[in-house]
Amino acid sequence: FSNPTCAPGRHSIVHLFEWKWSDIAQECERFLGPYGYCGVQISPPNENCVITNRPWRERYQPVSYKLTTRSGDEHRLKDMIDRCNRVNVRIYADAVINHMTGAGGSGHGTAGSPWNGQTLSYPGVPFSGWDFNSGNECHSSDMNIHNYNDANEVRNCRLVNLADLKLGKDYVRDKIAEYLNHLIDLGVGGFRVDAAKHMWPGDLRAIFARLHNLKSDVFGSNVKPFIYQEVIDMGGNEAIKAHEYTTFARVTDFIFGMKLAQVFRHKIAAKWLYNWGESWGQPNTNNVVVFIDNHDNQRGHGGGGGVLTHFEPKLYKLATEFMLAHPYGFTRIMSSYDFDRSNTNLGPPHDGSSIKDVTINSDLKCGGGWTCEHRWRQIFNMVAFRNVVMGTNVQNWWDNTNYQIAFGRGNKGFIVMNMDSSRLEQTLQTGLPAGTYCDVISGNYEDPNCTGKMINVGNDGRAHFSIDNSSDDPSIAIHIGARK
Ligand code: ARE
Ligand code: CA
Repeated sequence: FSNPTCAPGRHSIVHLFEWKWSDIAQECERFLGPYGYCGVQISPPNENCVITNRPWRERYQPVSYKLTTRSGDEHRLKDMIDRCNRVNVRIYADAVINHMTGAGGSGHGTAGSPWNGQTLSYPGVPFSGWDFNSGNECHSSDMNIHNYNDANEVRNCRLVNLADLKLGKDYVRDKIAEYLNHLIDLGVGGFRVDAAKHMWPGDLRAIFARLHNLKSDVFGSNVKPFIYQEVIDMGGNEAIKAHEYTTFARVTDFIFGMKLAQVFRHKIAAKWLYNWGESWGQPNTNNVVVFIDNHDNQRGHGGGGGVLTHFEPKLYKLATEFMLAHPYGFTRIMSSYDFDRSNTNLGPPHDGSSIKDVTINSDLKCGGGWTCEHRWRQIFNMVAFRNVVMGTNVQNWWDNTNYQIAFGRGNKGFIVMNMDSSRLEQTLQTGLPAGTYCDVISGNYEDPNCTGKMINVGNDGRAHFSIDNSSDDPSIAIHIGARK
C-alpha cells in the first residue's frame, strides 16, 4: 500500500480542499495533467452531517457511505475520476472511517439519510449502537479522549466527541471495506486515512486486507491502492508512534512542516538542511507523505502550531521549493481557499448552500476566494523540477555557514536559496551539462525562450548566481527540462 500509484514521471499530489468534483475534473484536464501533477487528494466523498453555515469540518462527520456531498453526487464523482484518469491524474479519497458524527444531536445528512448521535443510529449504512465502542472498550470518564499518553484511550474513546466505531467487529470492517472498494471500483488510486492514530494498526490491516486491486484498465494488473495514514507523531512522548503504521502503508509526516517552518523562520540555520530527511527524526523516505501545511494546521486545528501557510507567501514559497527540490518523501501540495483567521470554521466560497465554481484568471492564478497555491508559478515549476530530477541524489551541497544554501540533483537540476540578510554572489558547481538554462522561479521556460532570468553553465559545470535577499523570490532553480 506504500506505492503512490502515479502515472510514470509524476511525483506530487495536490489537496484540492473542498473543491467540487466538476471543478476537479476540469482542473485535471486543463492544468494538473499538462503541468505534471500525479494526483489529487479530494475531500471526503461520503455523506456527511449538515451543520449551520456549512463549516468545512462537517465533512469529517460521516452519516453514511453514500457518495453525495456538497462536492457532488456519485455520477459527478465517477465522471471526475474517469476524466482525471484519462489525463494521467489519479484521485486519492479522504477516508473518514474512525467515527461517524458527533455523539449527540440528530438530523439528516447530505444524501438525505437520517442519523441520531444520541442513540448511535445511522440507518444509511446501517450502523447501530452495537457497532460503536462503549464503556467496555473506553475507560475515560466521559468517553472522550483526554490522555494522549494512553494508547487504549486514544483508540477506543471519542476523538472530540465523535461516535467511535468498533473496528474490531467483522461487520464494521466489512462495511468500511465495502465503501472503500466501491471507490476503488470507481477508479480511485488510493486513500488518505483520517485519524489513523485513533485506530488499532491490526484493525486497519484487517480492513486493508479486504481491499480490491485497483482498476486494471487504468493501473495495470495486481496493483494495490496507495494508502497514507494521518498519524500525528511529532517525535514527542505520546503513546502512539508513526512506526506502528509504516510496516503496512505510509504515514503523513508532521515533523516535516514543523521543522522546515523553524528553518525558514530563522530558528534553525538553513545550513543544517545538508542532511535533511531521516537524520532529523523523520521516518524512512519511502514511508511518508510530506507537506508544508495541511487543512488543519493552516487554521490552528490538529498538530502543531507555527507552520508556514499561504498567508506568508514569501517564506511559504521558499519552503515549498525546498520540499520539491529535495528527494525526501512523497510530496503533497496544499491548495486552499482564503479565510479570515479569526473564523477557522469558515467553509469554502459558497452561494447559499452550494460551493462556488473555482474561477481561473488569465495569469493562471485563481480568483473568487480560491487560493490555488498549486497554480503559483514557483510551485508548479518546482513540481516539474521534481519530475525531471527524480531518482538522483543531493549533490554539490554548498552553504555560507548560515542562511544561504545550494544543492544539485545529480546532473539534472540545481537550486540556490538566499534566506540571509545579505546579497548572494557566488560561482557554484552545479553538476549540470553546459548550456543556458531558464530560472523557473523568476519565470517560465517557453520554448525557446525564458520569461525570467537566464543562467549560463560553463563547460566545467560552474555557473554564477546573484540573488538579492530582499527580493520576493530569493531563489533560483534550473533543470535540464528548461534549457534553451
Ligand atoms: C468538531 C468540533 C468539536 C466537536 C466535534 C463533534 O470542532 O468541538 O466536538 O465536531 O461534534 C475536524 C476538526 C474538528 C471537528 C471535526 C468534526 O478539526 O474540530 O470537530 O472535524 O467536525 C487530533 C487527531 C487528528 C485530527 C486532529 C484534528 O489525532 O486525527 O485532532 N485530524 C483529522 C482531520 C480533521 C478532523 C478529524 C481528524 C476528525 O484532519 O480535519 O477534525 O475527522 C496533538 C495530537 C494530535 C491531535 C492534536 C489536536 O497534536 O498529537 O493527535 O490531533 O493534538 O488535538
Ligand atoms: Ca477509534
